[in-house]
Parts: sequence; structure tokens; C-alpha cells
Amino acid sequence: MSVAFIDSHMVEKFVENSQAFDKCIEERFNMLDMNQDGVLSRDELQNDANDSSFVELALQSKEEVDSLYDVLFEKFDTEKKGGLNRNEFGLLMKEVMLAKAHGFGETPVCVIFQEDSLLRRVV
Ligand SMILES: [Ca+2]
Repeated sequence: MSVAFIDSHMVEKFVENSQAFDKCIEERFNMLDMNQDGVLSRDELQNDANDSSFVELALQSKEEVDSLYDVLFEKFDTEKKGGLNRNEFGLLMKEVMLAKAHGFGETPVCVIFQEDSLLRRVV
């Protein structure tokens, strides 16, 4: 784990640097896709959430996490197949990162990173 200060501009810059961001998405996707079928099921995604690296700051309770996933799947699982492909996952991560960035606002926030956190790449 490590600690750093981060603000919304840093996150936006990272997300807009598509090469670096795509690489992170690729790595993260491969890590999460346990059965390697090229699709992230809800369970696979939620493994990540349980590590708290995916939704580290945004959410508290299990109920909140569950309802977040309902919304995310509704929105990003465009083919309604109960999983996200790489492209959909990338869009989702972008949205989550930008939502976090928005939450940070102009004031740098002190963040404690999990070892594999995406946000850690921002710093
Ligand atoms: Ca899978």
C-alpha cells in the first residue's frame, strides 16, 4: 500500500492519455477474467470490488456496492449478456475514474492505494 495526494486534474489527465489508460484496462481485465472467456461476469467484477481497489473511495456498504453494479451492468452491458467485454469494461472504468475525479474536486485528496489500484497509476 502507498499514500499520495491526488486531485481531479491528475485523474482526468490519466484517463485522457488513452495509451496509458488502455494498457491499465488491459492488465486489469486480464487479471479479473478468471475463466479467461474474454468477458467479465458480475462475480468477476465484484471480486475486484471486494478488494476495494475498484470502488475504494466511493462506496461503503455491501448494499451500495450491489446497487452500483446493478446500475453499471444496466448501462454498460449493452448486449445484455450478463458480462462486460474489454471495450465495455474500458468505458466503465473511465466513467468510474471520472466520477471519482469529480468527487475529488479541486482540492487534492490524500488517498491510500491498494497495491494494484488503478488510481495509483495516476500519480
Ligand atoms: Ca470471465
